[in-house]
Amino acid sequence: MKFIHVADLHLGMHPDANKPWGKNRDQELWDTFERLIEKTEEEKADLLLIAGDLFHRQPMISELRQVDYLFQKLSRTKVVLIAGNHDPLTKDSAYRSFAWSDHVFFIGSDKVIPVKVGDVWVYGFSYYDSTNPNPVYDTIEIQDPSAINILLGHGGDVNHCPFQPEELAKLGFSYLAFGHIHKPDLSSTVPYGMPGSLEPLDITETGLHGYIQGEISEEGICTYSFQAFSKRSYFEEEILCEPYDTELSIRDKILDLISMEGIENIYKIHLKGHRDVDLEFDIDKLQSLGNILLVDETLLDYDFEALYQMNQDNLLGLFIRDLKDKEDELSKQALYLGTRALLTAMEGREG
Ligand SMILES: [Mn+2]
Repeated sequence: MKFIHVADLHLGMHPDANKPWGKNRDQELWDTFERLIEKTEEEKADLLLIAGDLFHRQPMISELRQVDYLFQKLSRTKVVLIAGNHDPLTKDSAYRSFAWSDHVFFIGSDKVIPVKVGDVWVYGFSYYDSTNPNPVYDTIEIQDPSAINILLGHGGDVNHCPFQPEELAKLGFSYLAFGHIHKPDLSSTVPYGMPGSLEPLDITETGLHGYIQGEISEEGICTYSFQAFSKRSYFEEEILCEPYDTELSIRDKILDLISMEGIENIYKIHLKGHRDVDLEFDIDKLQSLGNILLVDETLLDYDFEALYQMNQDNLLGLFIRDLKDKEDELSKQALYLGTRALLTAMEGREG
């Protein structure tokens, strides 16, 4: 029995909406979902498991119809889904009355129940609220241990159905298909998988994003692996600036970095190190080289010894004397920023 396990698609969210590369980021979440359906069909999976937070907020009926339309493209795959803490079955939720296609199994129960999907039992429940601190998965009893049993769940932190994969493994499921935490987490000791968000949704979600592909043998043994699938990835990187660097050499360092990792990806780049006292970066221009958020953390390359010698009789000299030999980051920052402020003030007075 082959399956594809995905979670946390967060359709309806618009990541990076105010960034130049973010204009169509909401549409890209849908595009990747559609591509996943095509992939599922191509892989001839028996089961597509969607472990919650398909939507970022309450879905509209039109959006559910759109999702069901895509599910109809699956010629042999059955779909099982639950609502997570972002799209719970609130009183007015469109999930409550929606009529899914016959091969789609939405588990809308507020308690964990088994649902027969082909030859397989899938256990699961839907959130009815944005939090649920109860450890609801700990006490499940499998009704038919001779069949293939899968647990489709959502949560894992203290406010969302806390659990330990090693404990859940004792319940006897062939596979524990979870969602909620956006970073992929596949256990190598128990049959547990958290695919993470299908597309990364903000700069904290660096690393690869995708789905879990697996197979369960007739004996109930599960093998599975992570498949990278997202359209874009986030990278948080550092570029070291040397006193001899110029705006053009920094431009080239940025271009080297993003061409190596892929220009379609999104970067937060910290400029570190020291820059020449006359060099001011044109941040907008450098950011426009790609999908880049640039954070200038460089310090000016002052010659503190020479400055001190020239200013022993004034405030700048006293200031440098007090700080120049200190090694902690805060003192160094204070030394650079204070020196710049004092030099600017002194230039103003002379002018
Ligand atoms: Mn969640």
